Amino acid sequence: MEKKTLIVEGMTCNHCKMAVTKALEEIGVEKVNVSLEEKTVMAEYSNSAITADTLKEAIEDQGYDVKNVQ
Ligand code: 9UX
Repeated sequence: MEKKTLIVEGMTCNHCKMAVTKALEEIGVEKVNVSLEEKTVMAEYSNSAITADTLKEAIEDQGYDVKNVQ
């Protein structure tokens, strides 16, 4: 299982949290944890087609700004 944590700006409410979670699940991410307080999105996945860039793109498509992926 691959695990990445992204710093995401602009997530303020529970709907934001759901939108990001759903977008990542749709690209095959198995576990998502969003912290509005920490501005972080944690993604765990085993699909090798998923990269830092595909994660970033899926979140940015929802209108949020991805600052860092590690
Ligand atoms: Mo409501 Mo969360 O516009 O951005 S979905 S605050």
